Amino acid sequence: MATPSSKKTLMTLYSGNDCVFAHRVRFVLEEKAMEYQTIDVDLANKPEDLAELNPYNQVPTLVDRDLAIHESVLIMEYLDERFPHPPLIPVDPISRAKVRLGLLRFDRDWFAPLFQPGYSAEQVKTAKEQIRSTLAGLSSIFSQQRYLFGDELSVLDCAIAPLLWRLPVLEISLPAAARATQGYMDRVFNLESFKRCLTPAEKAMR
Ligand SMILES: N[C@@H](CCC(=O)N[C@@H](CS)C(=O)NCC(=O)O)C(=O)O
Repeated sequence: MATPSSKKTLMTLYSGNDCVFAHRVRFVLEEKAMEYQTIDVDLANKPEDLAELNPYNQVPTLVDRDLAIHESVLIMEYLDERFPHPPLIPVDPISRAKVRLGLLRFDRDWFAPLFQPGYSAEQVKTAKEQIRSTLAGLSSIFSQQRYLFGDELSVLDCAIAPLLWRLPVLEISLPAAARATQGYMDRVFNLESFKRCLTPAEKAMR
């Protein structure tokens, strides 16, 4: 018989089966080898309690006991502080600031125009061109280091991987010269945690 002390409260993730932001959080949860339950939210018919948990009524939203937290970046940061192993955010203030600036740049320049409403076709096109040229330019870095912030996986990789996974769907192709970037993407996609975090809808994207 379960005693109160042996009862475990699982974290609950309100997710979306092809939500690029929820994908980030699922990746971090798997990387941290967390046990959690997922509520696969139909965005056209959201559960009533989501609006009570998140004033923006969006996924991802994570419930961990008394805490309900939203915004993929905030959730990833919370998870890294609550479950420090393996660490995904560096410890020294300068590196932390650099990682946060990278996260901000991803969201403003790439994720917003591609995955949020209200952007013009021109803005989407510019974002896609910028992604292609930045990824090509990163090849020289990936021939020297395994991940975006050195040789260890970081929150930057977890934040960008869901977009990289969607490159074929977004019709963004890498130039042939970007072979080291392709190698980086394969390295991330082959992580067990990444494979485990994919929903059926995401698996079908490649
Ligand atoms: N900035 C948010 C964006 C979240 C977001 O846009 N979620 C979408 C699904 S991918 C959503 O819930 N859309 C439904 C709505 O806004 O009503 C984050 O990083 O978590």
